[in-house]
Amino acid sequence: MKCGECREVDVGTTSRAGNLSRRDFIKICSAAAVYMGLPAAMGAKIAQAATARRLPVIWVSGQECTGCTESLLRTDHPDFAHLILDLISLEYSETLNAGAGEQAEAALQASVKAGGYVMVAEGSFPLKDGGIYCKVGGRTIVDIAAEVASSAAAVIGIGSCASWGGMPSATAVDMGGKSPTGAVGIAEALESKGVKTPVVNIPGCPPNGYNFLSTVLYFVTFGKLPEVDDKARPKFAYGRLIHENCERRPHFDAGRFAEQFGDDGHRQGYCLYKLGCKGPETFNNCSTLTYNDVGASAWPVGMGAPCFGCSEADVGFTAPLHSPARPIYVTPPALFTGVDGGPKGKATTGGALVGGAVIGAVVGAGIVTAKKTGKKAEEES
Ligand code: FSX
Ligand code: SF4
Ligand code: F3S
Repeated sequence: MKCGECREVDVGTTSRAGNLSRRDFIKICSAAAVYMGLPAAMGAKIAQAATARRLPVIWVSGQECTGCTESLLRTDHPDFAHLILDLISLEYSETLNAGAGEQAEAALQASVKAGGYVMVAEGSFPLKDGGIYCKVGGRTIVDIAAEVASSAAAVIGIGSCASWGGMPSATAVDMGGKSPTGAVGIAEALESKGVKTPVVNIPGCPPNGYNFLSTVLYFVTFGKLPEVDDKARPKFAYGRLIHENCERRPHFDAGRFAEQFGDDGHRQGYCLYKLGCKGPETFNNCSTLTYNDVGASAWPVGMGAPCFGCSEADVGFTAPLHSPARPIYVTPPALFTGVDGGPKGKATTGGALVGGAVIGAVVGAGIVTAKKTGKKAEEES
């Protein structure tokens, strides 16, 4: 935990976390700018804003597995791991607090009183039976979240649980098809308490750390949340279906499907649609951003597992695992590289569809460029 005096940061030659040079910090911010669809030149502005004043953050945890925090802490890209230590002043986090008990709760109250912070909500929030299924320090987490959020500049819901209820909101057959605790996302929980602080959601179970960090950087730089869709998700990350940029898409278009796990098609990397892949109804950037910077295949479909729609409400934890996806729309890829022995494709259908696919390809390319920019920067330094 940090006290108030730690909020001001010296923009010197090294960042506050100690091991990250200012030059590297700007490179990371430039990569994030590209990733968010901003000019790379914005990187310097983002870095300046982020280092001028660390953003105070109060992290409120509800019903969760803590995978969201854990995955952020264990990101394999060291610069981004440093970035989260550099970027924010973590005032309170049940997972990371050094103190405990009354000491921690007193720190929380002091931070709320100081104001000027962003609340991060992790996990779901139970509304059933007055919220008794999740309490901290004798108070329901819903009451705590409402109090903290009412003085926050903005709320970031990290993970599917905080976005729409996630796994704890899964319905139970022996409970009449209802969530046992009435688990909902942070926006619905705050609405139930009449709190109107703006909320942005970063769904995923867990979400990609880059989506969270880029949202934080955007807020720090511009003082507002990024443009969101009708589910309060940043459009830069959740604007396209996974299916639109999937590496197995050429197989889908060519009608080549894995029929069973381990069959020839599965071994050859064919499309996983028949195994229940929910990529055609899940909005996320897993297929272009991938995970942990360990290679292009580090995401569910890349490793041969159908996407189960972990980030999409009414798909993950709701639709049966191996039931066929309900495609929302199908846009042909504008251009795609042929897979071994397969055709090289080019979209020939209507202009609107092609336009959509081209935009998707550009967004995907932007993300890849951002990652490569960061990688190249590492190699050069
Ligand atoms: Fe939920 Fe996060 Fe899934 Fe777990 O805390 S989004 S269960 S990865 O960890 O809230
Ligand atoms: Fe990829 Fe799944 Fe779409 Fe097949 S159905 S192309 S595996 S996202
Ligand atoms: Fe989740 Fe599907 Fe991405 S399962 S991690 S949304 S590929």
